[in-house]
Amino acid sequence: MTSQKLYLLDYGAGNVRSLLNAVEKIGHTIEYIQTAEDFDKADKIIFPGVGAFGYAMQALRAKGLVEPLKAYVASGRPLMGICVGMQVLFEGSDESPNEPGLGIFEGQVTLFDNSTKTVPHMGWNATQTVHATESAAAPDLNAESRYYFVHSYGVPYTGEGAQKEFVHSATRYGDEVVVSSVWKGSVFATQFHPEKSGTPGLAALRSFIESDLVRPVGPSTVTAPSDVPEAFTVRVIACLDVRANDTGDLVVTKGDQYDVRESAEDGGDVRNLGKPVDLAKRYFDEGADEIAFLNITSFRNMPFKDTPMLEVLRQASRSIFVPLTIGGGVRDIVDPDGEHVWPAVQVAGEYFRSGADKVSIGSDAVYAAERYLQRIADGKVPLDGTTAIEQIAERYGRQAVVISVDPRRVYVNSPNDAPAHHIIKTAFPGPNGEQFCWYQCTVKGGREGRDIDVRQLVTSCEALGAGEVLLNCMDKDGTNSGYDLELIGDVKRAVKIPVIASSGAGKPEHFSEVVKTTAADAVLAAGIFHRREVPIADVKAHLKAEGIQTRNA
Ligand code: 1PR
Repeated sequence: MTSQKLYLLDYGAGNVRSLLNAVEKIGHTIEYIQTAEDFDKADKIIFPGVGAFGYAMQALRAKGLVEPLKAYVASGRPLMGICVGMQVLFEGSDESPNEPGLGIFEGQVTLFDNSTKTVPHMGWNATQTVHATESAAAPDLNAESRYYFVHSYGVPYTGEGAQKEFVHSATRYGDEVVVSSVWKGSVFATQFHPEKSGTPGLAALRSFIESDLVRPVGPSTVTAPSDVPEAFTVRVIACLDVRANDTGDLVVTKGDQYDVRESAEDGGDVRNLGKPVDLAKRYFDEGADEIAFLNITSFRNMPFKDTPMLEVLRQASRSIFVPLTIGGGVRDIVDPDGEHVWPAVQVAGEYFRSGADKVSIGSDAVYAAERYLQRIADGKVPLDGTTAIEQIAERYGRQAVVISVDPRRVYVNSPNDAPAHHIIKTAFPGPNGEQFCWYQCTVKGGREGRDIDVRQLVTSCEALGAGEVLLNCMDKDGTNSGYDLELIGDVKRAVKIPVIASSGAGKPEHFSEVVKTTAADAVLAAGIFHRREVPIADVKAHLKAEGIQTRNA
């Protein structure tokens, strides 16, 4: 197949680099559409969407692209929408009630019900073709494969009325079934992210690029929503703590309860477990569902633009087609010249443009939660829009904002010993036989404890707009002794957003134990993967044997 030129509708959406990389990986090229005139030359457009429905529509309108886009579709030329790029094809969304959509498809985008499940719907799920239309060329979606979804709003799948003419596939998430792809005429759009869905995702993208997908007009029989099976999986995440070692090389390191240096007898240098991009690529090849890079020491002596993590992301995203999270140093930054100031939302923006799908915020989330709780105590409006969490969520969507929590146990004899904090009775008493504990949040990589407990932190950050919790545990980190089930269960009960269990995994049984005991949405490990003690495939095989759905890479 000769290389084709695709046109990407660029209205400032978050991570378009991944799409660019995915198209290039398939062997084609991309040119951007930025003005109304650019539509004239386009003969195949990809319309990505990241962030909020309202932001996407406002951006399209501000650039004068709404009418040209509608005219393009009316002309019968091919368009592929992705995620919010699919949602805005509908009439409107509850996310942004005052922003009408493009109205190309009949229907309204609505919020998932979080009283019965975690929201956002974040992770790998199936997409089942639901209509029986015969066509020579069809979108390449495989019912056995899993695709990466991340959204809080969706189009409820009814299989009735006008939907019969444009619904292509549907996906069950708990008690709800949503439209996961639409196809009518030459318009094909997916709720999931093909560019982040590994090999099956690239195949879906390829089918749009290399075939003439035109759905025949006419009635078709469709599957009933009740016949769309549950296929949502638990994510297995590999985490890479990155920093410069004493000779200045960027390495993946691994702490033992956050101490990343070898013992004095072994030289005391920073543990070196490999190169960040190489190791991440290995994990992608081995089936990791997601990869997190945590920059554990901020690179303070260089302008932010030169931070090596941007280059790590650029390189990693060229060959890794699963979601990438970047953490460490996501906050307002002042360059060493003292003049150039980077608000956190711009820092995040640079990471997204370099290939990240999510940013994770550690220390700054703790300070934001403290201010949030103080405003409540002072009788002020709790949300004032000033925090990094609020601003990044507003601009890029809450699913792009992870908070990384570094708690440690503080043992007490009785709940009265720390009345301001959420105390649990623990099955693992403290060094002096203490029966109770609370989890103190820390900043600066665990070096400073703050007077805020983990429950206060996660509920405050959820209210501020965080979309996910990466829950580490300083006491368990690097111990291989299993996750802190008491901590994770407690946090899971406190929030509706997804919780990633982290710290302490030592064998496959630990992964199934944490999922079954706490209902964690994702399981993360570092040391056992870096040291090749347990392959990702073994973790997945074990989860599967225990009746927990996982994705086959
Ligand atoms: O505060 O926004 O700049 O973010 C700093 C980030 O760096 C935070 O996400 C914080 O968790 C992380 N971090 C800082 N210092 C360390 C350290 O280890 N000295 N790493 C550190 C935290 C925990 C996980 C680890 C799991 C699983 N490491 O990264 O991957 O505990 O490990 P295991 O499976 O081997 O037990 P900011």
